[in-house]
Amino acid sequence: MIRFDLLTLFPEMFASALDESILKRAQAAGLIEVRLFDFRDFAEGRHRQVDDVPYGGGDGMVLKPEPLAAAIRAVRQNGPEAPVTLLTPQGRRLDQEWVRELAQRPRLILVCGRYAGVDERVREHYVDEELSIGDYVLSGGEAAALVVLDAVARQVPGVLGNEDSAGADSFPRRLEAPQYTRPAEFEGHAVPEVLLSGHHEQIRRWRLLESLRRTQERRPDLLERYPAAGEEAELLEAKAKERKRS
Ligand code: 6GU
Repeated sequence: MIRFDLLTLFPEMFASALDESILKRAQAAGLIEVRLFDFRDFAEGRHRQVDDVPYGGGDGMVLKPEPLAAAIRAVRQNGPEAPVTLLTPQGRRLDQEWVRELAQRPRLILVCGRYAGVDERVREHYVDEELSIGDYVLSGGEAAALVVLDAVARQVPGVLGNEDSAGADSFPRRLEAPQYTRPAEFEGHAVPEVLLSGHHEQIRRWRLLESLRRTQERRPDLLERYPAAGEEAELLEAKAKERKRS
């Protein structure tokens, strides 16, 4: 069981995502628990102001320190000790290895920043780590928090059921071979014959080769990092010879 505490200005952005499919089932089965906190609830004054203009000028609004700090303190106090993770494009880039590490924790506290940022003093004194989901800009951490939630929940034993236990492994070193389902002919395009043949060994080899091809073409970095060996290397050699002959 992992508990996710999400701090956001827009808790409603999570409602439909949490109420569908895998995340819904995982919560219903008690495998994950998600709590949402609106840090506007921790803001003082009639206007419950949560952001303000940046000192020194500049575009956008900066999240004020007091409501954010009060929200983090309150959430932290209520439950087991856990690091506070700020979602920001300035953070360390998330990858599958980090996802697996996060999935070992009993609790994740995810703070959704807004694009122009949070007051630096909160980052310094209330945040333990910073996470980015990739090199592009989002308007806020909410979409990123959903990515973290989905990726981490998939690693929790029982969440995937018997669907795809491979999801609990590391990021695949090879891209998948193409997949087809019925009909056998679609708008004049046929499914590769070998897949209809019932020859399991041929199908396995075809998939292996297609997967290698695809990886070579789209993600040569994966092949460099994890070079072809054994059967993969043999298949590639056999194909190279075939090309020479023809
Ligand atoms: Cl975590 N937040 C924002 N605002 N933009 C991002 C991001 C996070 N990760 C990538 N881009």
